[in-house]
Amino acid sequence: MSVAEDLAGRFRALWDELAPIGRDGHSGGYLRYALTEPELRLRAWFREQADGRGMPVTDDGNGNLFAWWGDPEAGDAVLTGSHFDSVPHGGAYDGPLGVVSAFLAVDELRAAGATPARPVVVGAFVEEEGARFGVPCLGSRLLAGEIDVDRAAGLRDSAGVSFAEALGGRPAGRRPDLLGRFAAFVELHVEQGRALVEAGAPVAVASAIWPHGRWRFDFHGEGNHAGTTRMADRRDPMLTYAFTVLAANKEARLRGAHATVGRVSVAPNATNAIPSRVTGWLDARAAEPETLTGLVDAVHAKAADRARRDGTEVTLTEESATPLVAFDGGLAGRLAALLDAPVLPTGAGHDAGVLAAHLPTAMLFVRNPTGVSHSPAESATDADCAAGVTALARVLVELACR
Ligand code: HGY
Ligand code: MN
Ligand code: MN
Ligand code: MN
Repeated sequence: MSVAEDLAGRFRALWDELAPIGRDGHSGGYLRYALTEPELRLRAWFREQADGRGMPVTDDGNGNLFAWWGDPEAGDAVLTGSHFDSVPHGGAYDGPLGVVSAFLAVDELRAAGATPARPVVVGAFVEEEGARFGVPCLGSRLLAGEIDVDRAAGLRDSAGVSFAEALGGRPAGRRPDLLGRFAAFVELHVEQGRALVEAGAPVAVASAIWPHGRWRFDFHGEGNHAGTTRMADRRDPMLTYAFTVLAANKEARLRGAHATVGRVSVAPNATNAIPSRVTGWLDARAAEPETLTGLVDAVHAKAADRARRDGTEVTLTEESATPLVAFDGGLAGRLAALLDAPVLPTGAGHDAGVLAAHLPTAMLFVRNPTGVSHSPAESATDADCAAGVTALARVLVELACR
């Protein structure tokens, strides 16, 4: 058995421990919402893995976990890791691949007899997807002080449970004492696209994350009986909503941007009742900030214009926004040369995108044959995942052992 096959086998063994946790039997997708039972089981798995490696685990008071190879009080540490939580019926790899690969990379360094000059830390960030509490990268934003702690504490899930209640207390918020102990962060992540398939390479280094954000559109009209209300007398917010979805799609295509309305809520949500309210969430992303702003403004203007025609009202609320993230160019170039890997931008947000504003940060992408993500169809081969671990181990040697 080759070294690569042995590593792929060790990856598969760990991977099979996680695979059943939070998997939906019908869709095959994952329901691993932050701090719910499946994700708590993954966090317990994290602690077992750390314990098994003699790595003390600390929690930053925001729900983020850190396993330390080295002195948890020391500075200049190299952090690697990702998140466990998923979107509804998400794929297996988005998040967990970065955590599993981090532990295996530590194993690779130890097997090679490496003795890091500074701590190597494996991290797992809470609520990266924002699928439970609505704000993506909630844990890393709290750690970095990028979100108001009271707002974060009060965010509620669909059952009305607040983040503070789920966490078991008010989040600690900004932790400069901890963040200041990290010299660099490297997040390994499954690619959410097919650039590596087209490049014929197993691993890439990230250059940038597109600016992106989430906006909530609330459409208000007049609820009424579906059977007795003439069409001419209606003030139907579903009509304005539908038009806005079409406008978002058209305006994004015109700009080479990405616009998605993947979530909607209707009141009273009855087949035989004209809605009184329709809420739709717009996820918009573009390569340049001004394109993104132009897209959202255009969609808002079209929605307001249509609302006037429909006799409805529309309000727009920005729920989260992430500026363009240009990863540390020197670090990205150094890692791309080290790994002989291509350098790629991405439209996907990551905790690395938040921390990049606070410390030298890099991302590694692992090839995804389908290119599909946020879906059960997300995939990666064991061989490519092993290549990702080997790449991450080489990066950790470069950053922590020199
Ligand atoms: O939505 C994103 O881009 C990330 O997967 N949270
Ligand atoms: Mn994701
Ligand atoms: Mn992710
Ligand atoms: Mn009736």
